[in-house]
Amino acid sequence: MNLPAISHRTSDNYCYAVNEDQLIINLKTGYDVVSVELVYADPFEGGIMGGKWHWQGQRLAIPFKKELEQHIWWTTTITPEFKRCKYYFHLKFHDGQEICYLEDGFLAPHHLEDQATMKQMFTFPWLNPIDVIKTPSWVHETVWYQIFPDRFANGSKEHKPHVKSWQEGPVTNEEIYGGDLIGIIHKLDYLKNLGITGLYLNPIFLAQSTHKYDTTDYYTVDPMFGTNQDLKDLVRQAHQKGFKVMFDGVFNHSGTDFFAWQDILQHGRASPYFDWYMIQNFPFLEQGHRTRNGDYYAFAFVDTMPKLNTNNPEVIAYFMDVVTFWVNEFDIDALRLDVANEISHYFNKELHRTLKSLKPEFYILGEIWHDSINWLQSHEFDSVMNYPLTSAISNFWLDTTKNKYQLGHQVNRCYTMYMQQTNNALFNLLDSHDTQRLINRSKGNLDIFYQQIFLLFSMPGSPCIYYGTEVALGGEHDPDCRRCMPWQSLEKGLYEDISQTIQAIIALRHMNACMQSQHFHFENHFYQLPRLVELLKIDDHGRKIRIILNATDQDVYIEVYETLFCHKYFNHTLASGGILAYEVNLY
Ligand code: ARE
Repeated sequence: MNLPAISHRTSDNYCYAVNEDQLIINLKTGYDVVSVELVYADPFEGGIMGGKWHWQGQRLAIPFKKELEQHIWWTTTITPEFKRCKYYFHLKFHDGQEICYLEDGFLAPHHLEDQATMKQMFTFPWLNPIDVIKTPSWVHETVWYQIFPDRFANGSKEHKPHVKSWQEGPVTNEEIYGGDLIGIIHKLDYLKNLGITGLYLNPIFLAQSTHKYDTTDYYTVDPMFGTNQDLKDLVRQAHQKGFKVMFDGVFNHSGTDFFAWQDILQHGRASPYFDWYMIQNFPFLEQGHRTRNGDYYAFAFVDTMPKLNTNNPEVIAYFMDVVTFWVNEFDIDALRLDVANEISHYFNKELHRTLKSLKPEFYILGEIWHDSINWLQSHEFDSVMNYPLTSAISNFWLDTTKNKYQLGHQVNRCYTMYMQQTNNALFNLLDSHDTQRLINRSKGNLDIFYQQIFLLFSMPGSPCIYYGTEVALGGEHDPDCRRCMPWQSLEKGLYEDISQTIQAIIALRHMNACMQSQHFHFENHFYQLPRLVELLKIDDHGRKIRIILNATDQDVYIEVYETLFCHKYFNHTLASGGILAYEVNLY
């Protein structure tokens, strides 16, 4: 019996309220466990009577499990009669042995009666509705599009100083290409036609750099991108077309032109803002890397991004005013928090309280690249950027020695890390302004490229297309992953096949029934699915979208035609006799 592999605690993703009546209880074991029963009762029923243990609990076999790399994840849902319960697990092993797993240890089943009195059951004391994690219901239906403003579309005809001419080659962070908010407005119909329903804008407020992650003024749109009125117009028109809009909040650090930092440079320790930052030595060393020599903390070791002190109530109050302004002035629906895992939890909880009081269905997304359970308990973030899923999907297709089970384990890991409500609101992506472009990672292989996007779009959560990825725009790591959108080539039809394929995948996602896969099977890196005959659905505009999955043993093809378009890519693959690289996952 591999007892060390067994783990549970009455908290986090192991035991939580999924709604106001039900608890989800999960258990992790080794692969030597063949069955698990959950034995539970009310904490105030049963117990010691006449010196004997009288248990009046219920026994529930746990049928659902997900396979992880070294463990099995057993999951079940119960509805405690009185909002509370105590419980233990009864495990059976392949070798026929059995054990009971209680909060403070293991007991052989036959010792329960005489020894349970010395042991503690796992106990969920009370289900308070206000503590139940509630994520915005609209997120799950959203397909996001991330825009790096300087490189997406230049919509103003005025001459812009220092702006390089729009080009489709490699770029750096030092160049300005003139993308702006009016340009985004002009492309809303393009995005609507693609099937996008959410816009995530990288920073747009006044800052020194092109990327704007070194903010100077949180209240003024950077003139490079336009005016505050342009931003109001953009959000209003986006809303009219059915888009949600998410800003990028850079509150972990500011730029060095930010008023508070400038005041410190002028007044030193006498500045009322001295404690708005994390400064160790003042005056600063004249030369060299101040952040490395310990003068002050910054983002990474970037001197031009001094780290704000998010423990300071004045700093917290300042940014609560900023986000209140953003919601009231621009009517945004969501916020992506930059370097979210370095900001104080206290700040985040104030942020949650402020934003949800302004818009109860506001979406708070933390940029955290790792296990984020500590930020996803109720009253902090609704979700995080699901980079672990990015890695799980990409690593599978990059490493052809990996088999289908290993991919399943990694994807299952992503969906057992958090609570179910969080899973439905995860921000799923394959590339971003911080990563190599997907087509580059796929080494130019469109089949590999599409399969990864297909898989992403079949996952719980909300998928995001990074601008240009709908036409397989290339680019190496930051800053080269921020190339100009190739509108000229698009207008020549160069990317029509690719764009239509992505559009079809998005259309399938919006049909919901197709793409909410919970189970999938892989064969040699191909994504094979149960067969389906035909799905016919009338879309929002009364148009008919007809999906025929003519599943044979070898292949499946998808025709999304009539009102959308005929799906040349899939037919082509079929016509060439190859096994289609992916199929649609359906219930
Ligand atoms: C610039 C250059 C880079 C260079 C960097 C180092 O472009 O090539 O490596 O300087 O000095 C912004 C700009 C970047 C700029 C950076 C610094 O967009 O172009 O980089 O400022 O001037 C970690 C953080 C995560 C952070 C990434 C970049 O956890 O929060 O690093 N991402 C956000 C934004 C960035 C932004 C900043 C933070 C700063 O999304 O765009 O950069 O505001 C592993 C680690 C993660 C790490 C991740 C990526 O997973 O565990 O912690 O994320 O890799 O590196």
